[in-house]
Amino acid sequence: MKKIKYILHIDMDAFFASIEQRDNPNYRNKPICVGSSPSSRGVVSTCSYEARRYGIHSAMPSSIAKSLCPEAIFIKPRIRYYSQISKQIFSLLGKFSPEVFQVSIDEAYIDITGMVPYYKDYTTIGKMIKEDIKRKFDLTCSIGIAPCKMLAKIASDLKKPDGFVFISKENVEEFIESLDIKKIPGIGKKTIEKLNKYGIYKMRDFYSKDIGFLKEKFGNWVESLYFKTFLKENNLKNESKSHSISTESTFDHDIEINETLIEYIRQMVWELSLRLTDKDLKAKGIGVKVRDSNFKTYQKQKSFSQYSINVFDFEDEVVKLFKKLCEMKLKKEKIRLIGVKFFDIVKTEDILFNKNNKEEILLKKINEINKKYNSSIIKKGFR
Ligand code: TTP
Ligand code: MG
Repeated sequence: MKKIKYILHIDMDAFFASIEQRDNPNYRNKPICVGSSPSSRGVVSTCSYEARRYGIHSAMPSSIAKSLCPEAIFIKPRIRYYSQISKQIFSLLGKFSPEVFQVSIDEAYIDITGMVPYYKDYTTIGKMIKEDIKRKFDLTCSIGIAPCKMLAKIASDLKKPDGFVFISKENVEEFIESLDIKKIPGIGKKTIEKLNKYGIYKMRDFYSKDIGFLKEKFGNWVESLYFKTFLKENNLKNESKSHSISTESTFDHDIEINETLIEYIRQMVWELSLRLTDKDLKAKGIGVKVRDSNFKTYQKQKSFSQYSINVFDFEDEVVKLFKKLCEMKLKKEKIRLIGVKFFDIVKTEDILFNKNNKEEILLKKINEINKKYNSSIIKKGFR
């Protein structure tokens, strides 16, 4: 029989906003939004819990956030600074287990299965991590511990902010049965509505139905939930891989399709390529996203036959995709948002017969120089 694992999921509370409140006493206990200015057309990256009481949330247009809470303070993000703090926090976690897998700027899974001999019990490990982070960074986090990844993630979210939830193997069944179906990651709003239509609100309602009925109404994906295969999905490493990276920009005014925009897209590809090289990753797919002045969004993507980091090929291909999208979909519309994505990403070390091409060497050098001077002193020039 497979040994039961214990997985800890940690997620920082209102991460960017909490750092700003920590650093500036004038922001404490106040509704603050980190993100674009309300006079722009950008969005809120995150907001303090005080701002959440007004209904503000991540990805909401800043202008709407302002109308919900006119006294909210808007702060420009300091991403580089938040990333440095993130690095320091996650390196501290290494003290508690050798298996720490960061999955985003403020979130990680830690396999704590074998760590009990060094601490009193699993709860003690969770509490010590929270105390350490509070003492060293003056920030709060929420932690969930459970015998599988999915439940650990759900648990860390249940009592946010400053939450701590431990689900022991003895309590797993009861926990799952009483779980609200809305808490299951990956189930969208429409599906929730449909589940509700059939009287399914809690997981126990879901399990009371016949699997044949559920598959017919919702599709084959229900099987893993029904047979609880998620309880065995504890391979942290697989999930820690980023499968795609992307960047996007909303313009202050809708803009025409012209050569300056094309250069801007090339710049975006360049920046993504630098991020990829910095993490020693390669991609096999590229994509572009465009939103027009009528808020219609179009996407196009392409896969290559080999993993690569050839920034010049990527640039040309992304521009080709963009031009095709414009021809096929946009006609004479102006552009409101543009996004570029790399997907199907792997670690360079995982690629058999990997060859370093000269573009990769060039990007690595640029990254080294930019890091040395702690800025982007080398940027892409215009053609
Ligand atoms: P989250 O952990 O999703 O949010 P949070 O830490 O702000 O709040 P919570 O207490 O609910 O965990 O994201 C971490 C950071 O990532 C967040 O502080 C800002 C950034 N972020 C964005 O920039 N845009 C987004 O749409 C989201 C969701 C997050
Ligand atoms: Mg968070």
